[in-house]
Amino acid sequence: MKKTICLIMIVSCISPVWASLYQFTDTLGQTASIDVEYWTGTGANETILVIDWNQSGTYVSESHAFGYRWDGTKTVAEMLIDIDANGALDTDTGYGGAFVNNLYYNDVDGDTHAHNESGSFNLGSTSDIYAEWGNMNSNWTMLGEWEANQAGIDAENLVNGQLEGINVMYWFDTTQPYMNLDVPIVPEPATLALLGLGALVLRKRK
Ligand SMILES: [Ca+2]
Ligand SMILES: [Ca+2]
Ligand SMILES: [Ca+2]
Repeated sequence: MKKTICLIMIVSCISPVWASLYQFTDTLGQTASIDVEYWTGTGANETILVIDWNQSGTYVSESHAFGYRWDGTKTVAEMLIDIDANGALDTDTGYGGAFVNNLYYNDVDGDTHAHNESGSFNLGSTSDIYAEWGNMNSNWTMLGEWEANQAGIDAENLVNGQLEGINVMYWFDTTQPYMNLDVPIVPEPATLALLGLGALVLRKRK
């Protein structure tokens, strides 16, 4: 009984740090712990939007994930409008809402996220939570292992269990390097370390 109480105390002490951690299941049935900023919507379908501003230097984090649930049919544009209305992410779109001009996010770690080259974002989706984002290939259908969004965001439908990615790139400033999209998956070693810590305390209490 003492052991159980001790373990519960450890878990309750640790959980606030991982409050936004969500076990997401992709279309392939794989799961991963994703650090989600906030959830929007209700429904049987679920996707995670990952936005990578590719910022470095004094920034704490360059990418952030936003959870979205819905029923029926929803486009990427409708999702962005809903997530914007529901929290700190702010969107600026053009061409009648078909393209992303800019995305703004002041997050709890103190960072202020925006793109300094408005309109230069790559969009894609994937059924594989571990897919690698990459350069656009010659037929413009893929960004590495991700499927490139070739229509406007108001024409691209969400799919249950897929990840949606929006990645900062540079269209006009060709001196900028290619930049990857980083999904904020919390690595397994962190989980193992926490479990190890719990076991250590249990042993000491024995
Ligand atoms: Ca990145
Ligand atoms: Ca950040
Ligand atoms: Ca907002």
